[in-house]
Amino acid sequence: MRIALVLAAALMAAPAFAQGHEGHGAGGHEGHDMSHMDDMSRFGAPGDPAKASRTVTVKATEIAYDLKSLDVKTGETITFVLVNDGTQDHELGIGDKAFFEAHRQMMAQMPGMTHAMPNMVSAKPGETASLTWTFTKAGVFEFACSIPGHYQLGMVGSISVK
Ligand SMILES: [Cu+2]
Repeated sequence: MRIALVLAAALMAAPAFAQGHEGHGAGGHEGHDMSHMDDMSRFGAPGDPAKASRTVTVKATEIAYDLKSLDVKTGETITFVLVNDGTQDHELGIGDKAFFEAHRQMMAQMPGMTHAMPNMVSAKPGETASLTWTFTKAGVFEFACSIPGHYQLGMVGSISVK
């Protein structure tokens, strides 16, 4: 995490990074500060699998998830099971637009970089991986794949927490 933050900070200083335009519409975020990478409390917290109220299975193929949206109650803990039915690696992360934008920028600069983040799992073809998350705050969030290009090709869904 420490290394990731340093990398994110370095990338944010690079001219190429400043050309991103996607984040300036929704959410009123000004620029790209690295709190996007760090402050996950905006969209929840790692959850205890023993307290999960349900399991949501998400199948990944090239290049899509079989789930487009999910409704969640505030405070609910969900275990996500990523099933990789595809032929490429895929990921499942929980976040918001700002988080995924910042993460995409980092991944685009650092292809193949391994990252252990508490809100994200990856699965190789034929494998599964699980992630338990507690949705502590109401709002509209996203689940997405952070393999470069996959988000843009539609590997993203919405999570509505009420
Ligand atoms: Cu993917």
